[in-house]
Amino acid sequence: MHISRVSTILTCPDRNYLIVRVEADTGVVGYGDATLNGRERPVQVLVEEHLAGWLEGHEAERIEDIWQMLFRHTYFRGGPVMLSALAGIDMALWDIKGKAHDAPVYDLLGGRCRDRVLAYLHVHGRNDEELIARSRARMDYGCRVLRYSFETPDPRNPDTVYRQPHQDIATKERVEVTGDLRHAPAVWDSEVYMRDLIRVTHLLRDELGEDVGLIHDAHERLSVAEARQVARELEPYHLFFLEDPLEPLGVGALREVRAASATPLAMGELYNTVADTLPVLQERWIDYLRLDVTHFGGISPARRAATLADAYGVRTAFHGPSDISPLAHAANLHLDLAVPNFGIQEFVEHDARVFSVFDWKIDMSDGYINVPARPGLGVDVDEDAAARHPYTPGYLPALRDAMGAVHDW
Ligand code: KDG
Ligand code: MG
Repeated sequence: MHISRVSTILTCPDRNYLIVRVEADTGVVGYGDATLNGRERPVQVLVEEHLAGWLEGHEAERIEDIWQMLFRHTYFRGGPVMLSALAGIDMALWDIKGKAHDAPVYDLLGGRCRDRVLAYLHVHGRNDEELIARSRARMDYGCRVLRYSFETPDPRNPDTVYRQPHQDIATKERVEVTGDLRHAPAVWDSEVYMRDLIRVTHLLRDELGEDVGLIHDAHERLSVAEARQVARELEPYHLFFLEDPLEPLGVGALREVRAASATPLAMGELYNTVADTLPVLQERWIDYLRLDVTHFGGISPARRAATLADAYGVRTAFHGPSDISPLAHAANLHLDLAVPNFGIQEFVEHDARVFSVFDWKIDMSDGYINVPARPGLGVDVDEDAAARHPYTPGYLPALRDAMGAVHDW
């Protein structure tokens, strides 16, 4: 079975998704996710105008060989654009292999280590009452672990509200991803946010009790001193984990956050290669590795990194926002079933319109996801429906502090 054609589909049923389509000479078609939020077109051009030419004629089942060829022969390697392109190709090849052998991808990865997948959902509140009510609704639905975010009015100026913009990206609750963001207004104050984070966490524990796991994503916004303080002050509330206290390049400083507190730490959604994960694993600075299968080159390298993490006692918590497509979520779930050191799966529901393009239905009960035994990744793509939803250019959010300086969002 040889690769006969590689192409892409860029579609926007609700938000933009870049799908890589690989066709084999036997007629089997595989799909993979290559969506890089805000930079979908550069990935598309890379796949279509460069990588496709390397692939046509290759044996479709030699997935690792193809991955190595594309990663290493391009010589100037790495980066999110290249690794997203590679991910789309890698996932599509696993999908083809599964379909050709009538086997789910998790079976090709060695088979299931577990029967179902513990997942956490997001909960966002514009005020305390809403946050608590929505958390309770999630718990009534069976959720065992919640990732919470909130909005904080500036105590000195109630007209200014500090929001955590990654929440808008994840849920599209209040999205402002288009327009000119170069001169975004000042909307961030870490001190006010930190104070409210401790208050809100206390409130949630008080109202929801000890039986629900709590996760908070600081989204790389804190300084080292702030991260140390937050991790320590959150200790009494026994978080499931605190995510991304620091930006990834400042990784050495995680040592200090680790030393300051027993709050479990998670990191990794901005990593692109196995080598990126080495310091945090070797030094045991994190408890959960949050790779994004779509920005990390796909299932093959994510599997390799999970194996490495296992050797250091670190569990997986693969990134699962709604800005990657159901194909990527399916890839996550196949890995979740197959890796021994699975920890938890982030799961952000897609808008219903997304399922007009991706034929996928999630089966969640009692806080766990049941993965259907469908061949390949188990997600079909309706290409005609995709064509009816053309690409809509958009930007990621921007954040500035009170002095007008750019701040990590
Ligand atoms: O595109 C950016 C999002 O994927 C990111 O902000 C979501 O941090 C995120 C998370 O943990 O889901
Ligand atoms: Mg995150």
